[in-house]
Amino acid sequence: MFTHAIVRTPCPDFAKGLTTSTHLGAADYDLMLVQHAAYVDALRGLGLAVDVLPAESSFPDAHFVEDVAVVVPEVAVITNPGASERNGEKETIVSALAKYRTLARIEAPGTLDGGDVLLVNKHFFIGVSDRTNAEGARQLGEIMASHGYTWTPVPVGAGLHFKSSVNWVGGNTLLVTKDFADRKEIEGFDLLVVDKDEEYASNTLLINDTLITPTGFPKTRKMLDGLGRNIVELDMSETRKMDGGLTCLSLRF
Ligand code: CIR
Repeated sequence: MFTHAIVRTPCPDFAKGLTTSTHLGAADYDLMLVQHAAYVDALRGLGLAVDVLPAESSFPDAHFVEDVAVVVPEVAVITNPGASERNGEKETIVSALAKYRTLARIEAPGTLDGGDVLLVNKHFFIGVSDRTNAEGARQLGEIMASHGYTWTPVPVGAGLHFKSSVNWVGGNTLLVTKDFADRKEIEGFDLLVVDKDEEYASNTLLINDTLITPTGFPKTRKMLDGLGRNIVELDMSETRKMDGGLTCLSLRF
């Protein structure tokens, strides 16, 4: 059960963050703040205590707090983010997490973004991507193995992070894009495969028994309805313009 979350208020320059989604238009700060507040409300509505960290004006992507740490009951691992523009963000989360957990770190030459890390029960899938290298994956895997977790590296050939394409929606079910549907690493799971024109919705967030999914993806919503869980929809338009999704905006623990 998650009882806590950490988020960070987006900074006024958030639209200067890294993005490949320029075709979606310029991101709007006022609307981003409204959508971010709705995200925080949704987490609190599900009973989580949410720490809202102040905006970090030197790092326009710093509200994507998921990328700078991986948190389990036993430890919080501060990552070594793979994009040079974002690497300094790792120091901005240390004091917020030190209140709750013993800290460990991913060290260079290892790089790792939390967006590449998917935990399903006690097993970690660790995407090896443009941001996370094999050494970063190995370091995280070994830290987690020392706490009784297992792990598998997964090459991320498509999308920014592994969780841009694959997410756990409870039980034995993963929500995946077509690119990942026949990956041997996820054999044995029941797969819900999102339509090509709804790939963004594969980044759906499981909080205890509730799924938070982005608004505007009716075919994915219908598949999720079949799982019989509580579902909350949130408008993620401004986060999406900056290549982010629902999981990126928080650390849950
Ligand atoms: C970046 O490119 O790093 C940010 N603009 C988006 C990060 C999204 N984070 C995530 O998927 N975990």
